[in-house]
Amino acid sequence: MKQVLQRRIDSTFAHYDVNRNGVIELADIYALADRLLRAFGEPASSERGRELVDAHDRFWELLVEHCDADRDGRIGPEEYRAAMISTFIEDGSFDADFLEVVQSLLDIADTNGDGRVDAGEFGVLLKARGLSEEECGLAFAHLDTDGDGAISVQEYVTAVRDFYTNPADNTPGSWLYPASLQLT
Ligand SMILES: [Ca+2]
Ligand SMILES: [Ca+2]
Ligand SMILES: [Ca+2]
Repeated sequence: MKQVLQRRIDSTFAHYDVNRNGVIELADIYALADRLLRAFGEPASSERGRELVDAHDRFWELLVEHCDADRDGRIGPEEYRAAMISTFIEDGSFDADFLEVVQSLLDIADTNGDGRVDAGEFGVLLKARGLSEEECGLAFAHLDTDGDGAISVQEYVTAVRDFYTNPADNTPGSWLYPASLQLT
């Protein structure tokens, strides 16, 4: 069980280390924002684009606050692993700032602005993350736990917690970063 969770933590580290230099830095987080802007066809200068970049700035601040123990602006795998275990596995409470970051992510994903992130909209986000078309459909079905056809902030953050704490297959969390995206 520990091994599954450890691999998941290491896999998200690899996902965040976009330039693959072995540490997570602000440049990596901006690269993630850029990938999403391109996926949603949104220029960085638009209102929605600026919101997305702001959300990534806040995400970076959260990462620094929780993970960057020596405050050098670089988060190494050991720092990341220790922080993830203490935040999700041992502590289990969510920072209000984290909820805000997820809210901004879902706001951006809601491209038609109807206040709901439906399967098509969520699929764009997952495809940017590297999921295949088929995986996007399966992931949506698992993550929409109340079956209302949309992903809510609550569903998303519950899945994040599940991802880091529950090693079982085919749980909502396991579909945030399915096996195909994980390090082997
Ligand atoms: Ca990096
Ligand atoms: Ca929508
Ligand atoms: Ca739902």
